Amino acid sequence: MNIGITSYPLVGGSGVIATELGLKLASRGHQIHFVSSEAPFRLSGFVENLFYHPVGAPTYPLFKNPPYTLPLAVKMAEICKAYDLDLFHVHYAIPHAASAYLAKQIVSKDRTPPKIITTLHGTDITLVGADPSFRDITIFSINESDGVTAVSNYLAEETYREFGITKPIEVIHNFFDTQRFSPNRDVCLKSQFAKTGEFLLAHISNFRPVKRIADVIEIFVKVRREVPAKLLLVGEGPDTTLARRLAVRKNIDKDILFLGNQVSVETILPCVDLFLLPSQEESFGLAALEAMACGAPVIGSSGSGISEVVEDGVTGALHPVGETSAMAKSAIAILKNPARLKKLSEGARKSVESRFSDDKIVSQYEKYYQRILAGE
Ligand code: GMT
Repeated sequence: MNIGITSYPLVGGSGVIATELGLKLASRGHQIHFVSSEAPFRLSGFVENLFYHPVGAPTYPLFKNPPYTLPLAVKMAEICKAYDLDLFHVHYAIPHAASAYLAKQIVSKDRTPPKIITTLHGTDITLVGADPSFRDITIFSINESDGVTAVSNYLAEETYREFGITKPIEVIHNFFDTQRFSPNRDVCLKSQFAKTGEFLLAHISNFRPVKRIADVIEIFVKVRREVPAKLLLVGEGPDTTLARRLAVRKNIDKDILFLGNQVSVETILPCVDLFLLPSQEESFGLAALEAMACGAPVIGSSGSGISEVVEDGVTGALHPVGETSAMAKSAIAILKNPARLKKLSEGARKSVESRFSDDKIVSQYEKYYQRILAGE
């Protein structure tokens, strides 16, 4: 198949999944054309069957902010025609699904247009899409897509509930590269982060309020009182400063390492003993999946998509949002019991390998593409 892919190129789960999917599809012989403002951050070097087409957003004194949605639509249409694309797969509805709709209209003047598939990732529905400025165009472009997927049952249900969408939404969970993400501790050096005898905890996110960074710090403070440990904070965002201030205020800053954005988290995660993800909500929680793939059990919040990824008691422990004492209690109990930690760590890898392997999920996308192309 000839496939176009658009996503945000920045660090973030939707961009990661779009890039990994493109790479895997290219390795299966499909022709993949990425169309985005910058090359996706996990893409580097020449890859057979894979091409990147940059989108410019020209400035003009009249524009306060250069429009991106329109040049994106024009570039999508150009690439569809130049490479005879069968379908265009856009990740994150806003504004990509609307640009794809426009591109389809442009192409259809000359030839059969490509099918449009939109994958919903979470905040495009639960936070941004629900904003009145985006709501109607989000509903319109989801309904106009030929196929719609969501990364969890939770997100599909939220989309039906919030937007009253009648179009069937196919749930295709996120996945990880089973070779690259592994519990093999040889790829990292724990002594870079923690002293002998100390546990290593970690949190990875974009540090937005939905991630509840204050809860991450609070859990760690409680854990640190009971067991020797260090906390790695990976990522950057609006609440990074809050995290630094809290760490100082709680007098725990010497035990927290801020690593900023990291491209290759698979070289850090195998050293991690426990991963923290106490978010307000997650449509899926890709960071938790990648942590478990590297053998780190997860302490997180129940009630959203994390519950489809983390199996409570088998690959970690889940508690209602904000219950930091219960989360810390679970973390301490696990860390103080080496046999339990080992069992959860092995359980984590086993569970995600059987449910979210790249091979399995990429095949689901391929089959879905075929169904959409066949007009089913
Ligand atoms: O968390 C964000 O705001 C970023 C967003 C993204 O575009 O990466 O994350 C969403 O998509 C990820 C990939 O499907 C999911 O793993 C995250 O759970 C989801 N974030 C939220 O639902 C808050």
